[in-house]
Amino acid sequence: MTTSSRYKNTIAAVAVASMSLLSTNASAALLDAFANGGFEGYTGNTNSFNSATPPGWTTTAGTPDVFNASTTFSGFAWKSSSTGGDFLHGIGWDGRSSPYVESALQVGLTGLDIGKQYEISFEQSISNSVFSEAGGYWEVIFGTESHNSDDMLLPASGVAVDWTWQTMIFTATSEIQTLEVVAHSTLGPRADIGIDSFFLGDPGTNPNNPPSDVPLPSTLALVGLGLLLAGRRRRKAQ
Ligand SMILES: [Ca+2]
Ligand SMILES: [Ca+2]
Repeated sequence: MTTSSRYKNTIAAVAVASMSLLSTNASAALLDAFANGGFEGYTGNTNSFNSATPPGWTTTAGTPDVFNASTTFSGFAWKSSSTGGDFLHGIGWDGRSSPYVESALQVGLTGLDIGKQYEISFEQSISNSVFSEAGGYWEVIFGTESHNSDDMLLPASGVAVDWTWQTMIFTATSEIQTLEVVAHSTLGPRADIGIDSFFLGDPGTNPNNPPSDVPLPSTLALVGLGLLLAGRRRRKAQ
């Protein structure tokens, strides 16, 4: 066997091993089904009430905004989520004379298996601007099913709250389902809350939550090790 064909065979073996490792987590492909679950790509002013949703999202009630950790106008204080960048801000004001919520959706999550359980997880936070009055929570609607996140308490003025993971299990009733997020206040007065880092996949397979259980980097490490060995073997042969 020539050096170059041995090298090619090693590369091929590494590729096959990588493919089989990846296919054991086939539903990871569904990550792509969430268009922009990280709320990135908005190019306007994130230090204002911009009444904008990022690419892939559509406003369904009120005027949700695109914010980030640098959004500090009107007394807002936010931290970065674990996946960073922009996030969606919504006002929940359920007790207003005419109840007011802010919501957004994305459509066309395809390739779902009817009757199969899926994890939807995300991070949430809350801020206390000069307008904020109460704690709040997110309602997450996926297909025909809806779950509420944990209540978040109104922090002290100027305090940026850590983002916390929320994990929900939904059963698909259709191959194509819509995801919608709705901001609510816990008590009635206004709440200003944030949401970021959406994941859809098999229960327990979100690589970002918990951080200690990360299948993807170990797969990448194996691929990297294989390529390193292949390169070393090739150099030795030369
Ligand atoms: Ca983000
Ligand atoms: Ca707004």
